[in-house]
Amino acid sequence: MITISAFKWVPDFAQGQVRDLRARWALEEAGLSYRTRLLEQGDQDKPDYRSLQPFGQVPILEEDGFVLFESGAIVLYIGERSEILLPRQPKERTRATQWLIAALNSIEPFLMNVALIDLFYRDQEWAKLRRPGAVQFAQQRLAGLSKALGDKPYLDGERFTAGDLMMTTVLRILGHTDIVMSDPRLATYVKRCTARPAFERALNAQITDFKVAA
Ligand SMILES: N[C@@H](CCC(=O)N[C@@H](CS)C(=O)NCC(=O)O)C(=O)O
Repeated sequence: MITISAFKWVPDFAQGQVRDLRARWALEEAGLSYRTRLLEQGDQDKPDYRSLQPFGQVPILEEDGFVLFESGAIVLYIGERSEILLPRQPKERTRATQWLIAALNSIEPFLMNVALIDLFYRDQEWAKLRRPGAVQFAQQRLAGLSKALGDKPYLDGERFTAGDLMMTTVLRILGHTDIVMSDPRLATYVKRCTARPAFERALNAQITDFKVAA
């Protein structure tokens, strides 16, 4: 059985955002059951966990002695077992991977710039000066994404893929602002993807683990 690492508890602002959500969502879409390896704060820096995840982060996936870190790699691994996540047709499959990488590489760093300022440095003078520029960069990337999405329901057209799963979790990073949701196309897209029962199950599972630990 697959095991996913997650934190036992995180502060409110991080609940529903921790990246094990990506793995849980993929597993739910694929219809695969899993268990969790819940880390207490500090466990991620212990040598046994660091030997599995060099940066001391969640999630990792473990299955029969096989270990994988990086949520993108984990979603692709799970996607190998689900045509919902990775279409069989080679070009469609590669385009799904393209969107997953775009989410992680071309969108997430820009949204994280804003999120880090807001969540950790809001009151610092340098952060007040930096924020408008960071928001502008994020908006430029989001404008490109919105244009590429156009009127399609999903990034690659009519069907949801692993690319949409990853992009949605990335767009949710700025859920504490209206930077994403003020774009009507992106707002509709995020609502469409997060209305999927598999997302709702994954989110509930993460939040339930925090409630149990609280
Ligand atoms: N690139 C990594 C990032 C993982 C990551 O940022 N995990 C956060 C939680 S959302 C974490 O474990 N933070 C603890 C830390 O960095 O010490 C991935 O996508 O898996």
